[in-house]
Amino acid sequence: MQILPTITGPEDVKKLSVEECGTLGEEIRQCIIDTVSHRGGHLASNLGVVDLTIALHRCFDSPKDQLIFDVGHQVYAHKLLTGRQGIFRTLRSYHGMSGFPCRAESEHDFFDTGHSSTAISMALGLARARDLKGEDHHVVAIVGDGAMTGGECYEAMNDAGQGHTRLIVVLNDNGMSISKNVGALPRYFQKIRASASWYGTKKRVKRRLLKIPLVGKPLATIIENAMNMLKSVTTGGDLFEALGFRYLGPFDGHNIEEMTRVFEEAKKIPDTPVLIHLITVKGEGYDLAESQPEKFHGTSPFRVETGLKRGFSSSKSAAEAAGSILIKIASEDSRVVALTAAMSQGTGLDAFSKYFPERFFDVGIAEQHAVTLCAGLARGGFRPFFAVYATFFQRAYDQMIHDVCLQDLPVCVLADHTGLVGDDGKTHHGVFILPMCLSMPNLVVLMPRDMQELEAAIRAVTRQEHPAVIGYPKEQIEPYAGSLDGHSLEIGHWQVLRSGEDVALLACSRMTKHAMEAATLLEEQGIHCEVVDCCSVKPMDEEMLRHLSARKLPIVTIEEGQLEGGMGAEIARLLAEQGGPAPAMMLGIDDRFVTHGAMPLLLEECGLMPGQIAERILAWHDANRQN
Ligand SMILES: Cc1ncc(C[n+]2csc(CCOP(=O)(O)OP(=O)(O)O)c2C)c(N)n1
Repeated sequence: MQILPTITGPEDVKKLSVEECGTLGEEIRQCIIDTVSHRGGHLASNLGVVDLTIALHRCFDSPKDQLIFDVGHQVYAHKLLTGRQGIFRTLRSYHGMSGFPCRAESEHDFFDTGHSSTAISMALGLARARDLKGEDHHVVAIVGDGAMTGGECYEAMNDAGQGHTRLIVVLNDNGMSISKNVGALPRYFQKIRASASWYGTKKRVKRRLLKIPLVGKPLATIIENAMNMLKSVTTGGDLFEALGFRYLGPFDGHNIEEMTRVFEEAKKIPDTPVLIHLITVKGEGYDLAESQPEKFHGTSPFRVETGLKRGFSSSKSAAEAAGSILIKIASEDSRVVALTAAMSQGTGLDAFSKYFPERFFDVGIAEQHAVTLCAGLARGGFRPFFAVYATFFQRAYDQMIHDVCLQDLPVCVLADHTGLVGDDGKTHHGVFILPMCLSMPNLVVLMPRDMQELEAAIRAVTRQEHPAVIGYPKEQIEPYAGSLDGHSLEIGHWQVLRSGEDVALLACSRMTKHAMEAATLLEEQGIHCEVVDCCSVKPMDEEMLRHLSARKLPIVTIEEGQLEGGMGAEIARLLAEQGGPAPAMMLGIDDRFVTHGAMPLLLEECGLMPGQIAERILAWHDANRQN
């Protein structure tokens, strides 16, 4: 009989023997592999923490005890053990189960997360709240070694270590971020991991001693204690001890019995933060994910037997295109260097790193540092390009203002995954990029309509001396609106893609294509649209705005981002300044977080599909004609 279907909540896990927990682990892995192979999602990270999650639910009393998973991409086992088996098959689908912790889904999820390195801060806050209220439950943060390259972890540990707050941090160390973990800290973890062979020796000694009648057990305890003392002196953890944490480890993160013992021990340690170091294997239990953890970190649907993608995906990533363009530009200009924050594959820089290893920097999950590092490189005479998902770039808001724009340095941020991103949902949509950037002085902001314009944008940025952000969506958009006829894109100038005399559609990025398609639909209704590609969102083409006002063309702005502080809002401000009428309509995302699901469904929910844009304009046009 299968065990997993009998698990209705963590209390059922507690009833299982260690052997049964092992079987449960295998069933959970199978269920995860099965589901992700159909729905896509984070595979290797989830397989790696199955045993660890079972051990956590065995020892802690969730939701009274609070489990906080860093990033949150590794919570599939947690979801399966906390009453969500029924919806697991809907993973990442529209109105289905989220791929990340989600408060609306379960009382076992404490925060909706998706960004890295926040769990220790969140857990410390919960622990302090508990102490202020005189409660006594446990708070546990589960943090990966990749996440540990993010500075916020150290801000939180520095703070936690100054007091006597009871808090447990579980370090899930698999040696991997998305790709191989980078920097000095992973080397430090590696040194501790190497000492785990010593730990194996301890286990073997203990097993032998236990076989000796009468004296064996007390002797084993004495020797174990002595070795533990020795271990804390010799096998590392000193960094965490220096930060005020009690360090326990390293332990085998796939040995449920051992983890149970360690967690139970940790629960008894009073008035101090504790860090438990577990060693896990990313992709554990599925050979292909174990041997290619980077490929299976996040995956689209695939065939379990071969690991090959299911079906043919027509949507090539824009990141690949951006990476190739950067290689071309770097081979023409020796000042060009490229940076990533632990996402060289995701942002298309893998090939660049091979062509120009000495001009490529992976800084770990440290977007803030990356931006300020760019400032230093630019001040030193280089042209840094930092390729980063728009959502993670949010981290570096102040660094962008203070270290880059205030200094007016030629740093370029390639904001990949601008706009809605689909299945990953609200933590990952890159919809705040314009509200974030439009108020920064000196900054050039470009939102190219397709891959051809992306290349033109990157080239335009290298020809000038100011900071720049270039945003482009996750999927490549093939060139569709004619070529630039050899003319370079001009910063501060917009391009009319289609002429018309009834209404002007002003759009950027993917929405320019939707505006073109809406214009074709409206043409059939006798409404002639002018379509303007507003790639240069900052500076705007004020001359063209004046011209449109003079022609008394009603203006409709279309953007795939938050309306507050976005392109439409800025156009409205400029029109007001020029004494012209406000835009007739501003289309975009209203004041809320958008859910997860397939892209067309999300765009439809936001009213941004071409047919919907056309309908809204038609309705407005009809209403105005009647007035
Ligand atoms: C601020 C931020 N930058 C980048 C990412 C993208 N990202 C998601 S998971 C991950 C690697 C995390 O590694 P680790 O914490 O070791 O977890 P593992 O997947 O190895 O279990 C990265 C870089 C993110 N979620 N948040």
